[in-house]
Amino acid sequence: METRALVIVDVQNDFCPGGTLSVPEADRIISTLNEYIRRFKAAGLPIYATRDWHPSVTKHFAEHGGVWPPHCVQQTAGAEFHPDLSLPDDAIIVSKGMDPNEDSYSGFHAFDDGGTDLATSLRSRGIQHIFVGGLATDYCVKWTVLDALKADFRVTALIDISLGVNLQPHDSERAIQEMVAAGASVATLNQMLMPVPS
Ligand code: VGL
Ligand code: ZN
Repeated sequence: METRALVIVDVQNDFCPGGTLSVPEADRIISTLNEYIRRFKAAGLPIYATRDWHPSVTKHFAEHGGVWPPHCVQQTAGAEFHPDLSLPDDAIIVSKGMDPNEDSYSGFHAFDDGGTDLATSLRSRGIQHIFVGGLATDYCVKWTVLDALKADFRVTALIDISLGVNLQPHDSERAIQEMVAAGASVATLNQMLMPVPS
């Protein structure tokens, strides 16, 4: 059984230029992201996409005690995936951030349409190694990677398709250091052989 999957984190309109919590230049990772999608698809490997999927009232938002402007509110255009992202029809979408009392940065707090959480879904497919990239390096990518390692998955962080919010300068660099210290590998597209090395 194939044991690897691509996990794309939160490539949604609100995190891209023009969105309410936009990561600078986020739209510039999309062509590379689409190339990863093509390669995983060609190798017959599953593609997961997480999405931030908040209720309009949540303590995650500044107006209710959190730190962020409203973003990725369920059923709004800002919560849709970026229109240039070429997700295949069989991509598995997992949603997180629905609990108004939790930030839920990690993809491991996300559930598919049937209510199955990400770890259970990955394990049910025999996946042991995930390749993670997206938005934002210093929040959802980082927490997804750290939780994956805690749950005993092997993890490769795809640093050429990840960009950060950088509330403090260098937050993204620090996030990459934390991921590596916790056991993640890092890679970029030109270092990937397909089929992806296990
Ligand atoms: C994220 C801040 C707030 C992310 C989500 O996807 O990294 N960041 N909500
Ligand atoms: Zn959020």
